[in-house]
Amino acid sequence: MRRKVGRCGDSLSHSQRKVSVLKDVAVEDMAKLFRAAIMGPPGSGKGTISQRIAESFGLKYLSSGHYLRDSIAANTEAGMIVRPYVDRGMLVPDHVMTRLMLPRLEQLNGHSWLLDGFPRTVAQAQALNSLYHIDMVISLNIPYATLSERLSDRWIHPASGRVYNMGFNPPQVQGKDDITGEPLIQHDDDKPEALMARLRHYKDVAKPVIDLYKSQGVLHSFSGTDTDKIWPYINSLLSTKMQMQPSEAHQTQTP
Ligand code: G5P
Ligand code: MG
Repeated sequence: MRRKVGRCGDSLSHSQRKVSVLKDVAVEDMAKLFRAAIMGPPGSGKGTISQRIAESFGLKYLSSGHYLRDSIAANTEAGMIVRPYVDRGMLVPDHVMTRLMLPRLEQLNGHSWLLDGFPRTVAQAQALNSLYHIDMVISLNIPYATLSERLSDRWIHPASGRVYNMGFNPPQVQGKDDITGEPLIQHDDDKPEALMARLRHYKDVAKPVIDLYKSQGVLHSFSGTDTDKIWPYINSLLSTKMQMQPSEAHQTQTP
């Protein structure tokens, strides 16, 4: 799902939006929708694992980072507001993020979804919780040295958001996207200064969000240095949870 928005605000007030979302609750329960989020520091593999989850389980996938970068690339009003933060590896303010992301979730009513990179702060998590029940939060714990190595090797196809790593999943032709053959680029926020800032901020900001989801019994943490080794565990967990009724899935505790 990669759409542009023309502006940062939205036409519905918070209470109107809440009513509209509540109207969908009955439909959602009947359809046994599944709502999940994936958290982890920059380069931890959120995007890579999200793509695998979306492909394997048919969830709609919404990445806050892709969305912000699309908005920046398209020079929308939202893009102009968020650009200074993203370019410096700083978090976009909560009120901007929630006003951008929540209306996009409303467009996914009736679908199961997976969020990558949102929520990132307690304020964002509380805003999300006020509208949706989250069935599962996946938290990735990856050592710093691994993160640093990965990101300096990362290349992107800007039009699609496809991610390559020169060691882990290189393109078939160096410097070119596998599907379109168009040139790959490196993000400004993967360059050393922005990267350091992103890693430094992550830990402090993420801890209370992780604690919140842990207290709700929906947090599942995975540690390691290889996405390919972590993936089978996530795949197996999701296979189990997605076969359960939503009410059962809510009650399952983190192992
Ligand atoms: P993003 O876009 O959410 P980050 O910084 O959280 O960005 P990023 O960089 O997108 O995270 P990732 O998605 O966790 O990383 O990881 P990935 O892209 O899948 O993998 C990283 C690289 O490693 C890739 O090249 C991949 O191929 C490779 N790789 C994966 N697994 C392995 C492996 O096992 N081995 C090897 N060798 N390589 C591997 O956010 C960007 C900015 O947007 C703003 C902020 O400014 C943020 O900095 N933003 C928000 N601000 C406020 N609130 C929010 N909710 C925001 N969301 C975004
Ligand atoms: Mg990502």
